[in-house]
Amino acid sequence: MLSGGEFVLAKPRGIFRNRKMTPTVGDFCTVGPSGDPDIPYTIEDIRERKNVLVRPSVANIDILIITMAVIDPQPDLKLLDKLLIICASLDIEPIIWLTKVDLSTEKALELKTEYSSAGYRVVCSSKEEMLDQELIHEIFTGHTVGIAGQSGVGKSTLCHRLTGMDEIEVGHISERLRRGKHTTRHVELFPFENGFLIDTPGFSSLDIAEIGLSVEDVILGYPELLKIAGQCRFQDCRHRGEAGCAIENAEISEGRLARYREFLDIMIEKSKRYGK
Ligand SMILES: Nc1nc2c(ncn2[C@@H]2O[C@H](COP(=O)(O)OP(=O)(O)O)[C@@H](O)[C@H]2O)c(=O)[nH]1
Ligand SMILES: [Mg+2]
Ligand SMILES: [Zn+2]
Repeated sequence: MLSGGEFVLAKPRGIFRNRKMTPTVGDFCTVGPSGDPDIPYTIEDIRERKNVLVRPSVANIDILIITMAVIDPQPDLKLLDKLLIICASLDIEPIIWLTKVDLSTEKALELKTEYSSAGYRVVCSSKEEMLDQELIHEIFTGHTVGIAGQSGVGKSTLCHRLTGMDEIEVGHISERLRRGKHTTRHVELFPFENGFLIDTPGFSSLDIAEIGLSVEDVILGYPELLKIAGQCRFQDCRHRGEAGCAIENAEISEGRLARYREFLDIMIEKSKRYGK
């Protein structure tokens, strides 16, 4: 999209291929005329990125909305915690967005309580209810916001409700691309509230050892544990059962603590095997 708001086609200069730098959705680029009427612009330069997410593949994200259905599909809390760790390590503000609240208000409340007491912002929605416009305005204005989460949780439904693009248009685009209706297979960018909203294909798994995180990054996704820093006997305590650990002072759910320890074990094992 040009700064004036016009959508155009552009192809990257060959130099990016040599530098192994691929233009990514969310990149700010400088373009020039290409002379080719089919693809009239050439990407000349890519501005330095604030951050890059590998999965989903997007750049310069300010806020990541991590969507999770209260049921159908069953919430994958490991995936959620991994995304929270990634956000913290990349300085992206996460917002946990619970969808399909109409299917179980009890489950919604349970998840909202667990994660808001951990220190996260949790928003609930169901497609039959109006979205809170004031909240939407506050979250989106001037920001690049990505939407991530498992397939089928309602990411595309939410994007289309937010941007006002109706389902007919979605179906139409899908048909043109010969893809199943409602199945996002690629990253989609919508200009929204003076910023951008980026819908992404869902994913079912994310391997914590394969996404460039370090052992030290794991705790960043657990603000409840960061709060007890300095209270344990050993300064470098990892809260895995060390003597004098102040874990009982941390207000962390059993599930979150178990996931933290599991991820930490995986990362420690990996660092032993391959070095840092
Ligand atoms: N009951 C209920 N179903 C929803 C809600 N939001 C989305 N869905 C349905 O969930 C299915 C998957 O939605 P979609 O937006 O394609 O999910 P995506 O794969 O995350 O993009 C569709 O059949 C939607 O109609 C909701 O709030 N409540
Ligand atoms: Mg989708
Ligand atoms: Zn400790």
